[in-house]
Amino acid sequence: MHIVHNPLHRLHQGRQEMFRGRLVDCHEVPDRLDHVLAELQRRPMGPLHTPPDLSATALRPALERIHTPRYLDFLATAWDEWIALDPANATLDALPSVWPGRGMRSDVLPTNFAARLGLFGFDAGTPLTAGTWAAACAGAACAIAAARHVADTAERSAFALSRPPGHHAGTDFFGGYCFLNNAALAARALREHGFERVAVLDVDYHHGNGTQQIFEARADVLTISIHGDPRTEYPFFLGHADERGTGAGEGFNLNLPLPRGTGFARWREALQTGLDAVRSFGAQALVVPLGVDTFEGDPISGFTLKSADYLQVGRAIASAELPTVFVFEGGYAVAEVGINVVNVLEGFAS
Ligand code: Q9C
Ligand code: ZN
Repeated sequence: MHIVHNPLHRLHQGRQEMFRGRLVDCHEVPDRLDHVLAELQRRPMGPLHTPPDLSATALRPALERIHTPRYLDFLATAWDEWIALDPANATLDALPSVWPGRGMRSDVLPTNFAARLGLFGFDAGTPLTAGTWAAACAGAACAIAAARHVADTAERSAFALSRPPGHHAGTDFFGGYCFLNNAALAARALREHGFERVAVLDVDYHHGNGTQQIFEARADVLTISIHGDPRTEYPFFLGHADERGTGAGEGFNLNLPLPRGTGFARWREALQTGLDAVRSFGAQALVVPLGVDTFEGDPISGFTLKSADYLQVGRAIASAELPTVFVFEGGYAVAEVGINVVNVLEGFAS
């Protein structure tokens, strides 16, 4: 397997996120990725690569195929604007605290920075830091490079090992620790490199709301997500079973919500339902937003998968027999995240 690693991921290092009225330490920490790297040293799945150009400038045209210019412009300058407000802000992260509620306008861009932060961000748990933009751009470059490798070479699988994660980010919003939708960028790159029908099979604990929003009106990208029921689980406001896509995309989104407490036997059935949909769609390539926050020990999630189960997850995904791009997403049991991710890759390769 071709592994594309984001060497700049540590530039994104949030301090705190808002949770139940207080600021708590971030769950989405750099050590998560380094545990995956360490496990890949113990159990090599393939050589590690880094794209030659990780810059925002090089990436901009690709980003604009998924995200809006005004959102990208905001992310690119947000940190400078934040510290321009007050030099003391350099020791803090930017978190939104005001949002356009129902009946209010999102089309007029406020000049006030806090207002724009809330316009583009949908929660107060996703700190924007000094290195967020550089890390997110480099990560997006990794996801695109992974997709291009699968499209352009005989090697039919790749893994974008990057953070911050991406599947909660939409065309013009960040949230859920995500800024640029790496999986969507990979799917788009596959579409542009010879694959007419691409499926995204999101196995992270949380609904892939950003990916669904990005592709909801399209028939060429089937989006599937297996996740905690949004009635009780983050991101709460999307991910229900009756969301089937819109307009030309009707029938090309599949949500498989499961109750908190779900174990592997039932989760595995949902995975098979997803894989059956991938097959009936006639997908020519697959993107797997790979979150392992379905793990029993995850501190913020509610399924009970065990480490050994991830070998079976990988094997099941391989049964689709498709060119496949894995993209690292969630998983917050830091000590086990490497074992669980590499178990998926090993099961897939076996
Ligand atoms: N105290 C991903 O897994 N915060 N994002 C939930 C927990 C948001 C997760 C509150 C969780 C986002 C990529
Ligand atoms: Zn998640």
